Amino acid sequence: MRNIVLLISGGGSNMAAIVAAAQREDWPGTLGACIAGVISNRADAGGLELAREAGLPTAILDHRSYARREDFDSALAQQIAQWDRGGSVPALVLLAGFMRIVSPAFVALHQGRLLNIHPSLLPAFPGLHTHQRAIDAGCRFAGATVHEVTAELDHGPIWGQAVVPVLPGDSAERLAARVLTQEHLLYPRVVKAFLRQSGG
Ligand code: NHR
Ligand code: GAR
Repeated sequence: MRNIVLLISGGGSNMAAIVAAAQREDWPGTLGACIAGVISNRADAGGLELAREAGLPTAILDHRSYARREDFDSALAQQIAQWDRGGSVPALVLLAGFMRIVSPAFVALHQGRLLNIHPSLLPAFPGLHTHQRAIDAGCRFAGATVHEVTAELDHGPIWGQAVVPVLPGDSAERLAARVLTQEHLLYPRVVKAFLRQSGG
């Protein structure tokens, strides 16, 4: 059985979409993969309640409690390893609305099994505030990207993308909602493809 660990910072709707897909499609039975737990760097993350309602283990690691980014990342890695005991292959780690840049050491430790969903059509608009930037640039299309996480921000190999139109008069909020709907379809689909390709 391959363990999946999700990292969140906020509402956790992408995490919830993956958890729901895993249950609906019986990922343990069909893909040999199960959700091992959800880690948040914020105690007030709404996604923690969603995870608890789904019966998943949760952990809160507040990045502000660690003097250095590397110390926080080490605590993240320890929690992942704790949940990954007995895994047939090393856990797949999914950033899902996770708002802390992880260190090169953390990336190296999880190299090739660390994905993120970014709310833009990378390589356009890495970083933050992607929807307003797309609107300000006059883009006719926007979307989301699932990519492997590397030490370079929002840069790794792309595993999937979803496209939505930018409509006249769009606000960042309206565009974000339109993109988010597609994220909830894209991320589970890409995770399944990743699990199949990496042997489950
Ligand atoms: N870490 C690495 N090494 N590489 C990536 O590609 C990463 C990553 C961690 C998170 C998500 C990314 C996004 O999809 C992500 C990709 C946070 C920031 C950021 O500036 C930027 C991009 C993303 C997530 N974070 C600030 C920081 O100092 C803090 C921002 C905050 O706490 O609100 O980490 O958007
Ligand atoms: C999503 O649009 C996701 O792409 C973005 O946060 C939104 C909320 O996600 N992620 C990032 O900006 C990561 N840096 P959530 O509802 O899954 O928490």
